[in-house]
Amino acid sequence: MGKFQGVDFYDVDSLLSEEERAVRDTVRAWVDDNVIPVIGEHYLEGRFPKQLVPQMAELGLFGANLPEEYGCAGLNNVAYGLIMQELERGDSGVRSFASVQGALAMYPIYAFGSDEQKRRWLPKMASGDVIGCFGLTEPDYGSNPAGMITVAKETKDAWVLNGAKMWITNGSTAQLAIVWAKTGKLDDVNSIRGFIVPTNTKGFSAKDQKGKLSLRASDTSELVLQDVCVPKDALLPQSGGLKSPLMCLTQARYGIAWGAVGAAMACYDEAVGYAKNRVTFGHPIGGFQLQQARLAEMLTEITKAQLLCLQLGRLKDQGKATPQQVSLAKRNNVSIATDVARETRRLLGANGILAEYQAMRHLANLESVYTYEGTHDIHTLILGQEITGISAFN
Ligand code: TGC
Ligand code: FAD
Repeated sequence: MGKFQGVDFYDVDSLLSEEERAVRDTVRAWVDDNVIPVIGEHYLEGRFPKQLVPQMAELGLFGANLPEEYGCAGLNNVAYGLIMQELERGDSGVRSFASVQGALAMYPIYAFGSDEQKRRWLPKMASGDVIGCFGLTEPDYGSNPAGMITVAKETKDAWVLNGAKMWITNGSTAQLAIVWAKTGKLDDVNSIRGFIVPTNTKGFSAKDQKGKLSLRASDTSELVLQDVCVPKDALLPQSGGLKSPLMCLTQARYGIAWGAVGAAMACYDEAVGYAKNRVTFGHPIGGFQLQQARLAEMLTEITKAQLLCLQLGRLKDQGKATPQQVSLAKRNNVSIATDVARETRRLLGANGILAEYQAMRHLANLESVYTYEGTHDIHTLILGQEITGISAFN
């Protein structure tokens, strides 16, 4: 497969700074050289390509928008988004790994942690020496995390955690889990706090979710916490209420909005190449109106999604992006990327079902992305509430 040339119909490149372009180009080349050649095989074998982690750390991809004083790259949010775009152009599982490490494990320590916690953990997480996971979802509480039944009880000199978390990315590979638990009564949502739990703590176990037909090159696990005893300073002191984990989700959803564009660009690029070369009835299929319509639709939606991301990133850099604006971008971009992947798969005919091509893998992955970090439906209802002022949830 040739080097990826980019998809940029509206010269969005000209709206990027030199540094943003340089970051994008570096990660683009790294993905072409290191992810694309191996990802199909890892996907089939159901293995995350963990050999890539040290290189990702070396490139500064973990928590890249967090400050340099903690060993992070200190990039702006547009450069961070472009990293997510390029990683997911490779595979949603690779982007997921970086999203969870940066936005869901490092960010809560950065936003809610003490100075001591930040200095202790963030540099090691930026360097990939400590991998984190984020335990919010439970077997019976996915879309509605307010209902969680994991509890943390305070004793004289410790916190004792009991409960189970489900569908946790990196759960079985992480050395550290950010666990969200209620410290008061089960109906007291305001008592939700975050804890830093080393995964080698007695009573903590992680079991891989088997049988996945999506995100196969990513580890997804169930966490069980049985009388897990952690010191008092495992509590993230500034966390409080459901708002804290939801703030982390806003960071991760932002990255997903960009990432989905990457997956869509990979599929579109594959579709164009195939349409020009595949001949049926004596003509390249790219010359048939039906296939041209497919390609025109894909390019239109990708271009709109790129502009959406860029403006969202600029707003985020100005401190003006709202969670609802992030919801709109996550909802739209994952949806259009899924459509682009599906249409590419179809345009490729029988070849479209092979792991040798990218479309079917991206399509299957995007079904998870559609569901996690707030399902498409949940983001519809978040926007519905923003528009009408009436919550569909309570
Ligand atoms: P609600 O009353 O609306 O909110 C409680 C408080 O939080 C505030 N808030 C947010 N703040 C920051 N960012 C957001 N996105 C926020 N959403 C809400 C809100 O203003 C309020 O603040 P305050 O000051 O009034 O207390 O809460 P609710 O219980 O009605 O729930 C609303 C709902 C349904 C939208 C929320 O529960 C939700 O987003 N559910 C979806 C759950 C979800 O997305 N889970 C994701 C788990 S992690 C994951 O999937 C990782 S995959 C990673 C990978 O591999 O890449
Ligand atoms: P449910 O909440 O049971 O929803 C089922 C269906 O009902 C959906 O279609 C949903 O849209 C719909 N629905 C729910 N409520 C409403 C409503 N009020 N109105 C209309 N429709 C509604 N979680 C973590 O905490 N950490 C992770 O690292 C993590 N990684 C994940 C990795 C993968 C591969 C996957 C698939 C999931 C991961 N998740 C993670 C969990 C993910 O966030 C949840 O799956 C998601 O929030 C949805 O929850 P659920 O699966 O329980 O679906």
